[in-house]
Amino acid sequence: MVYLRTKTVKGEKYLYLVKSIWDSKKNTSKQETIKYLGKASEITKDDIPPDYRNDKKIIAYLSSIDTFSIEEKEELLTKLKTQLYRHLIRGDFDSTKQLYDTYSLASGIPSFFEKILTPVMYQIGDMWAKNRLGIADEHVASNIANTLVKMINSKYTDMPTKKKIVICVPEGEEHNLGANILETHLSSIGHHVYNLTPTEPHDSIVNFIGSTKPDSIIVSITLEDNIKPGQRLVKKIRDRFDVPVYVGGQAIKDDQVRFENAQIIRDTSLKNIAKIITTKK
Ligand code: B12
Repeated sequence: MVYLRTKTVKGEKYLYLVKSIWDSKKNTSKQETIKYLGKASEITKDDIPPDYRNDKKIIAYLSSIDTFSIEEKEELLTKLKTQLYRHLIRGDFDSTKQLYDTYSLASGIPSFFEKILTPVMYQIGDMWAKNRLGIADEHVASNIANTLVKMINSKYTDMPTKKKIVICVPEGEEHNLGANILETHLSSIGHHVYNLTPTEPHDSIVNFIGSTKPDSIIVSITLEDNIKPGQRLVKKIRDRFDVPVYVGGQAIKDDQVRFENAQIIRDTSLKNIAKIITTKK
C-alpha cells in the first residue's frame, strides 16, 4: 500500500511517498520511503512518480492540501468523480466505500458529500435525462449511494444530542439521498435527527411532529412538481405548531419560488445549513 506521509519541521510540512510492507518475521508492517518529495508548499503533481499519480489514496490526499493550484485540485477531483461514477454504475459498493474512506480521511465527510457524491449524482441524472444511462443503472447507483450514506450515519446513533430535527419530504417525493446526507451531517455534529423520508402522508408527518416536538423542521424537495405539495405540507405544519421550518433542495433553486411561513435555504454548505437551522432567532 502506498501513501503520502507528512513531517512537520519548524512549522513547514514535508512530504514523503511511502510504501507499507509486511514483515512476516516480525509480524508487523514497516514503512519504506519510495521518494522524498520535498517541501509540501513547493510540490507539483510532476514530483509524484508516474506510477503513483493515479493512486486513489494519493489523489485523495493531494486534493485536500493547500499546496496544489486550483487547476490541479480540480483535475484530481475530476478523477475521483469519474472513479466514483464508475463504481456506482457498476453497483460496486466495496470500491465506493474504499473511495469514501480514503477521501474522507484526508478531506472530511462534508467535503465528500459536497464535492464528490452530490455532483456525481447530478451527472448520473443528466446522463439518464439524455438517454445515455438506463433507469436500472440509475437505480443501482442511487441504492449504493444511499447504502453508503446510511452506513456512515449509523456511526452517530450513540452521540449526545443537542437539537431535535425532523427531516421530511412532501407527499409523492421519492428522492431522499439529499435528506439522508443532511441527516448524516446533522447527526455527526450531535443533533438528534428524525428522518421521515422518503414520502409519508402529510397527516402522519404532522402527528409525528406533535409527539416529538422538534426544535426545527427541514423539508427537502427535489421535483418541481412537488413544490405545491411542499407548500401544503408547510402550511399544515405551521397551522398547528410554532416551529421553524426550512425548505431546500433542487426544486427550489429558482429564486422565484416562495414559501409562506418557512425559510428557504439555497446554495450553501452543509456546515452553514447546520448553523442556520440550529440558531435560535
Ligand atoms: C437517484 C434519482 C432518482 C431515484 C431516487 C432514489 C432515492 N432514494 O433518492 C429514483 C429512481 C427513485 C428517481 C425517480 C424519479 N426521478 Co429522479 N433522480 C435521481 C438523481 C439521478 C439523483 C438524485 C440525488 O440523489 N441527488 C444527489 C443529492 C445529494 O442532491 P440533492 O437532492 O440536490 O441534495 C443536496 C442539496 O439539494 C441539499 N438539500 C436537499 N434538501 C435540502 C433541504 C434543505 C432545507 C436544505 C437547506 C438543503 C437541502 O443538500 C443535499 C446535499 O448537498 C437525480 C439527478 C439530480 N440532478 O439530482 C434525478 C432527478 C431528480 N429525477 C428526476 C425525475 C424526472 C424523476 C422521475 C419523475 C422519473 C420518472 N419518470 O419516473 C421519478 C420521480 C419519483 C418521485 N415521485 O419522486 C429529475 C427531476 C427533474 C425536475 N426538474 O423536477 C432529475 C433531476 C433527473 C433529470 N436530470 O431529469 N430518481
